[in-house]
Amino acid sequence: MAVLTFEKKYRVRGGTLFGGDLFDFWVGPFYVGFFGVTTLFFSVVGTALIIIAAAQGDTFNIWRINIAPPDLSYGLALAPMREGGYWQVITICALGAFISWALRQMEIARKLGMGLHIPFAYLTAVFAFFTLNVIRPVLMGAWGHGFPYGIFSHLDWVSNVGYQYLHFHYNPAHMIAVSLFFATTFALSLHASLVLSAINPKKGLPVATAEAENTFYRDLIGYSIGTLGIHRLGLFLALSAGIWSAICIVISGPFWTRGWPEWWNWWLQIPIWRGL
Ligand code: UQ1
Repeated sequence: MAVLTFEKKYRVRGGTLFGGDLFDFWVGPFYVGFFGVTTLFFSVVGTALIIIAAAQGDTFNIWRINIAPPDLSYGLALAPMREGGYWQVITICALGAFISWALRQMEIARKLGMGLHIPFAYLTAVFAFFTLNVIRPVLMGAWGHGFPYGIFSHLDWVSNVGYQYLHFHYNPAHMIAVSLFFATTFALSLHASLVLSAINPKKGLPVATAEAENTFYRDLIGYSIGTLGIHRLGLFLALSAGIWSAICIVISGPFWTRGWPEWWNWWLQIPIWRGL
């Protein structure tokens, strides 16, 4: 049942990528679709496996539960359940759920005649996970290079992998990724504060328009990127942050095996400052 009057107009058949009309219906406010069913399936199986694997571990302390990938000696083979097999099947379920979710976003966007910006933005985050736990382990030759599923344990993994390369902040792709994360929050804070200031005028005054928003930045810095442009910039910065994050970890090991500070030796040797 449509909740709001205009929903009738949008609750139409079609736009599905798989299964035709089979799951083309809503349950309450939620669109189901074939990929809604597969999302639910992978999420329930994956969550159940996390609980089962945790029950066979050392603790139920939420902070200390740890579901580790197989030992490096298993290489890229399947491991017994208690020796990393749970991690492997949980990883498959996670990717099954993430990709199903993106495909459900695509079906809904197609139904509404919208662009596919939301699924592609979401898939960028999925790509970062895929890079950490599939692409890099495959390039390194062992699932044991993936990160463990646990709150404290994944933090330990990040720290240990960082120290393996001596000082991870010298990784040039990591530098770019971090800068992009900061730039993303900066752009969002500029945008959100500008919009909220425009729609919160002094008592009695009408709300300010996009003209005022443009004028504010033209007065301040001689340039306004525009109301559409700021959203393009925001999406570009955010997706770039995720993509450079994936790059910075996938080059650590497969491309560069020594400390990251050492990578900069060529830079310290260029003629401008070499002799100083
Ligand atoms: C901007 O120019 C603009 O267009 C009017 C917005 O849209 C509402 C914004 O949110 C922001 C933040 C700006 C200013 C941004 C730059 C990069 C000059």
